[in-house]
Amino acid sequence: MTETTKISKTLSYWLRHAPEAGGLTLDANGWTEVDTVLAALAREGLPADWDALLTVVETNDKQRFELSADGERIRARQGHSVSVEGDWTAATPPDVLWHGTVERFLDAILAEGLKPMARHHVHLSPDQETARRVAARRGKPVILEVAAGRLAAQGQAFFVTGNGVWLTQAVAPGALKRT
Ligand code: HQG
Repeated sequence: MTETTKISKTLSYWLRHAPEAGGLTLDANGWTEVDTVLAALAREGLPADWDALLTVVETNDKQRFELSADGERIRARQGHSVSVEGDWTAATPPDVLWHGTVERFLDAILAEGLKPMARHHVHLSPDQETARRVAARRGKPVILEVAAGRLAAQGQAFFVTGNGVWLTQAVAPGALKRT
């Protein structure tokens, strides 16, 4: 594993799930000071300077992290299990979004709908290719079509993150169709 990948995985863990493990505190929107993060990485045996951190942020395959405009703070864009308010943008989704999962979850999903599980939201993809990639982390992809436009028209809130992931609280079984 490269140093950049190690730093990225460590940051994912701290900034989404366990800030206390790095001695960090996150504000209500998930931000924390870059200087504190660099000191924590050094303690972890992963010394990095500001440029190395910028490389991690910019080269991350899924744009998981974000630096503030002044470069002084960093946060994860989404995927938190710790409580952050997040300032994802509420938006009207396209008629159809996609969710990639695997066969072993399908019975439960078709019975009770999509649930956020360990995260704060259900994550939905704007296209089938992305959904397939998400699912392939767990096995042979099964792609579900989500009637997002209809749910939104019924008043359900949707949010879009800076890297194009759609978030919503849950998806009822009636809004899912196996492709
Ligand atoms: C499934 C990664 C049983 C759901 C990815 C999924 C994505 C249910 C798993 C992002 C269920 C949760 C999100 C139910 C949902 N019963 N299983 N009722 N409802 N599930 O990782 O969507 O690398 O929390 O199908 O690339 O797989 O973290 O969600 O298989 O963008 O940046 O429960 O995480 O990005 O798994 O992935 P996850 P996900 P990062």
